[in-house]
Amino acid sequence: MLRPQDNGSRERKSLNGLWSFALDPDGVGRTDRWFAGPLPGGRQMAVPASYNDISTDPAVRDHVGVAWYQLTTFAPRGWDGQRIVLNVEAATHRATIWVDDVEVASHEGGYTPFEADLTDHVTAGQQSRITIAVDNTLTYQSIPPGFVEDTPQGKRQKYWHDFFNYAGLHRTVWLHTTGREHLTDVTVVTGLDGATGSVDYAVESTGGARVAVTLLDADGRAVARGDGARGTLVVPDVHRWAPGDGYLYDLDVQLLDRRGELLDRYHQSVGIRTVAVDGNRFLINGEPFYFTGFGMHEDHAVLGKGHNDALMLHDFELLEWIGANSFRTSHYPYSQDVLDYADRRGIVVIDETAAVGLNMNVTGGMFGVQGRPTYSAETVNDETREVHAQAIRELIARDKNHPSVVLWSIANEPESESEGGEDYFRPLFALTRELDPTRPVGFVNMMMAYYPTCRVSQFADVLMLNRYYGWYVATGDLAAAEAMWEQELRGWATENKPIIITEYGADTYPGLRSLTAEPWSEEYQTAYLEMNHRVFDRIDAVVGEQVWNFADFTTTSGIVRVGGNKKGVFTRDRQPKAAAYALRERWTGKRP
Ligand code: GCB
Repeated sequence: MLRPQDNGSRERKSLNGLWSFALDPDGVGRTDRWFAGPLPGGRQMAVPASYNDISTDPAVRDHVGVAWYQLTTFAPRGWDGQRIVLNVEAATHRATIWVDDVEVASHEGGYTPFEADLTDHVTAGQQSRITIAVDNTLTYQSIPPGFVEDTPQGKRQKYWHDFFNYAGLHRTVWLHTTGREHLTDVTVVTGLDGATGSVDYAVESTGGARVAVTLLDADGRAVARGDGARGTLVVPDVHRWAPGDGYLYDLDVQLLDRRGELLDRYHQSVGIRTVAVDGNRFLINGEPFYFTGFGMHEDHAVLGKGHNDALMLHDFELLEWIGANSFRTSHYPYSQDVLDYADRRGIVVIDETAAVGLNMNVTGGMFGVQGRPTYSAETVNDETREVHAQAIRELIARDKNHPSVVLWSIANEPESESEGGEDYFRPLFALTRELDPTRPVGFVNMMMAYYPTCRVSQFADVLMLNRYYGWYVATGDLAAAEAMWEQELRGWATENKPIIITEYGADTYPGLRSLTAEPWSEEYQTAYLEMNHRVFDRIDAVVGEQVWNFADFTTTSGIVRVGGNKKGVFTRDRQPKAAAYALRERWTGKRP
């Protein structure tokens, strides 16, 4: 699937704005054919946004089940004769679409795009009613998993991940055109040989029309041309894509009929770079790379997980200010706008699926759920794994061409110390490698699968560790934490793989100060990070540090969360805590 774009041959129209909206707590909308006419209740909802925090009504915030969105719109008159497609960038966690009375598509998974060919269902210049039923329910067979508890007070959604189950249409909904005969996919793989770059390209299309490609540099000059659906373009004197230098070429792909008339066209941006793992080094363009940055969240006041360009730009400004060269899309695929922008800014991305919370032993008051076996016929099973496999397929299909993406993370903190975990993950690693042999693959290991008990890290090219010595373990005792942490890390270092610390952090209530650095204070967060850095700096195999978290974020309610998770280095409204200045000094050398 190609992301909608405007070019000489394609047009797109955003359907963002206010839609009609109705909650369906009793699940009657489908049988009562809500798609066949105006939605009941006359409520409105903004797209893109999570619906949860828009209203003052707790029934909206805590809704479990289907929510209906509806918009009456026009396919522009000038689109007559073209193929017309509806593209939904994200509907969390699954959705069904109707155009007028006809069901046209449904999709499982809350963070990857899907589309419906509307050519036979809409007429250019005439009005159509688009209805999208979005279901936020998590089950043992969804990614992420969860279950719904029926209580005398109503349905309660339970899950094992530490962020609020925001739902809705989080990203842009597009109506767009392509040629009738059209391009369906473009894949680029780049290489370097000294000063010469290469771009292997593969183009898929309907029908057998001719493909011609031109690679343009950032000034619009053609630097290489190719004929045919596959080939290699050679770029002498290449300008590499590199961390901090998001240089992009533009691959202009044209589909041409026998007379050379344009049938369809697509512009694919290309950053020419290589990624490799060599022993315990992580190499970008053959040079060792050290990750600095954060695990992040798509999380903002009012918008929830809704994408907003202004807020995105501000987050990238803060990343630059603090000297971060990378982030992880914890714990789900982020908006395609974020990845496009990371490409352009030369920010390095660890790209993660939404497989978070496959660890049902984790309880301790965090999620308000009793422990249970993770891998069993009744919980995470073969069907879950197939949904997970599909999430990996969709992530790679969507993000394979981003130079910023250097590493796939196929799960966050699953149960990985058991045989069940080993059996569950073996085929998923094989699948990821088959789908993308060009990037390293890993998953994020949690504390309970401490060295040497993990049975899944054997499959990973890179070790990604989340550790909270000095927070959840040895709370407040940084000296003890430092010794324990170093001992464990030295164990991992014997594996001769690069190690990225993908999470380390301490909850910090902004404004709480303490001379003796007590937990929750700004002083403690700084001292905690400094302790971690001392450990990392002593261990050669550590090739990256990503603090948990970039900013405070909303979670489900629980006794260990005070107005959400407060491990942000920035507050939820993106003001710095004291630790931000300490990190800035470490990562940029700039004194506060
Ligand atoms: C973790 C999880 C992350 C949590 C974090 C915490 O290990 O990966 O989602 O938010 O710990 O703060 O407890």
